[in-house]
Amino acid sequence: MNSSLVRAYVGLGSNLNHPVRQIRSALASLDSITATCCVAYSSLYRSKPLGERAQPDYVNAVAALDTHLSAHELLQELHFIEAQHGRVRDGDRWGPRTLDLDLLLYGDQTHEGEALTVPHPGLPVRDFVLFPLHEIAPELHIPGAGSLANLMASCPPPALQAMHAAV
Ligand code: A4P
Ligand code: MG
Repeated sequence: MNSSLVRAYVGLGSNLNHPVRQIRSALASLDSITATCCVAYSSLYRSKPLGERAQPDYVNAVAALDTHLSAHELLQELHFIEAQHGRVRDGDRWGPRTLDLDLLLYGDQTHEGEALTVPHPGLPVRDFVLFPLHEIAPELHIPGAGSLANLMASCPPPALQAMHAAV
């Protein structure tokens, strides 16, 4: 636990078992994490699955949190919320899931490890992260990757569909 408050960003994704409901419910859960409050969240976006696997389209969103938790403590809370939403972690990487919560950014911290890498390595190249992030934090600078605006400009045309407000 930190005495100072850190702004963190979380990416939400779901493509199983009523994805819109999963994302809305997860947003409410993020706001109830200890020593943390949810300060903003994006609209929901429908996106084509990234990767080779045939699987349903995803619903994605991004939330901004202010937290006193350390990055590892926060990730633990995210795993707990995933489990509450029926996420089965069976080693099937990039497989379909009821809920995936990625810690995209933790302040301006950079850290590389198996259990936690921030910024999340997919952040700079994923339209379903960049566009919702821009909606809530247009001026954001990504440590090691530059401004969000520049990343969006170099991203291929987005294959995203804005759906509706999160709540
Ligand atoms: N881990 C390390 N750093 C982080 C971080 N910053 N945030 C570790 C979250 N977890 C992090 O994650 C695998 C391991 O990464 C965990 O042990 C965690 O401690 P996981 O959630 O068990 O597995 P995963 O999600 O299948 O793998 P990965 O590599 O995290 O995949 P991604 O990057 O989450 O991508 N297509 C669309 N359209 N929308 C999506 O949301 N998501 C994915 C998964 C693939 N295709 C998608 C989407
Ligand atoms: Mg993940």
